[in-house]
Amino acid sequence: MSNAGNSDLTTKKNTRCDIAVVVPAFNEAESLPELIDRIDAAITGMGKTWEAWIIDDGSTDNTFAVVEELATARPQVHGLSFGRNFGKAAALAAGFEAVSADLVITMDADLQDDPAEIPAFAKLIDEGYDLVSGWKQDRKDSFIKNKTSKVFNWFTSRMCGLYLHDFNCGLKAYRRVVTQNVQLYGDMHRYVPALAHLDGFKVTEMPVKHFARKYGQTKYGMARFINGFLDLLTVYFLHARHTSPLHFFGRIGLVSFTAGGGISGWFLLRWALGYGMHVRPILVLGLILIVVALQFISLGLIAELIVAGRRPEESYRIARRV
Ligand SMILES: Nc1nc2c(ncn2[C@@H]2O[C@H](COP(=O)(O)OP(=O)(O)O)[C@@H](O)[C@H]2O)c(=O)[nH]1
Ligand SMILES: [Mg+2]
Repeated sequence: MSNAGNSDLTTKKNTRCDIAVVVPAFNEAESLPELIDRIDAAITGMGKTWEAWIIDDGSTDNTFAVVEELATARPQVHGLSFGRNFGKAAALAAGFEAVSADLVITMDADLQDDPAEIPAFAKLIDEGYDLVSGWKQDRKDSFIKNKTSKVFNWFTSRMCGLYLHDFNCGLKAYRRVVTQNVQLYGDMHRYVPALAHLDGFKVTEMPVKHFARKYGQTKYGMARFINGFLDLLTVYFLHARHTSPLHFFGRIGLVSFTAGGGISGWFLLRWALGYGMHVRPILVLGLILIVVALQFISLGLIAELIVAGRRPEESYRIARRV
């Protein structure tokens, strides 16, 4: 992830420490002091050093003033602030760009996740996983959110071949190689485990405790369902990223072309045998299928052009080095 234009904000790195915690915060002023206390207690208790990066995403309350106070009081705390709201994925991306530790934890600012779980996450990363995603087994959110999220998780699992109960838990642990490689924008934070899995990283999940919101309110309304669904399509098509897009679109095109060609050919044959040609619905269907086939094949070819213009190092991900 290169972000040269912003690097002056993020090059002021801590001396390398063990664990980095990235906290996206949008109007979460009340929760932050308690959150930082609990992160400190959890990681210091492991005998490890830490840094926290709080990303204020254009909050309209005094979130950043609180971050400044926390950063003054503790050398481990760092803050970044966007001039306007760019979304949770952008906030996480900014945090990922800034961290120096090899183990990266992401955590919501709203105290719905428990920092005391960090040691268990760290243990799974030590055991060789690249990404460990929290699973809110007993979720303390609204009925509608819980149900729709079940449907999402089911679809996402099937579409990307990674079977998790809960893709969108704020609490996750990553080896830094994952946070350096995953491309986050829009609302794609929901699908980080899916993206990492498609990039060949080892992903697992771990049950976590979940708490009702103590302060403030949820930032996501109905738009999350629509955006979430559209992003799932993107994730699905990103499958093609490390392979050939023409293989994907071309297959659909060939099936359509075979069906359309078959139908049209049959009518042509009848015409040649002197049966006459009448416009019939099935004939129209045959022609439409041929046009659709050409559309899909052209789409595949255009996608090939885009992929071909990419730098070679974008076509693979290295998970480990010795
Ligand atoms: N950076 C950023 N963080 C956000 C935004 N919306 C929510 N968050 C943060 O993401 C976390 C989860 O948000 P929340 O509203 O609690 O979502 P919920 O738990 O799914 O209802 C919290 O730490 C929020 O402060 C946003 O637009 N930008
Ligand atoms: Mg929340």
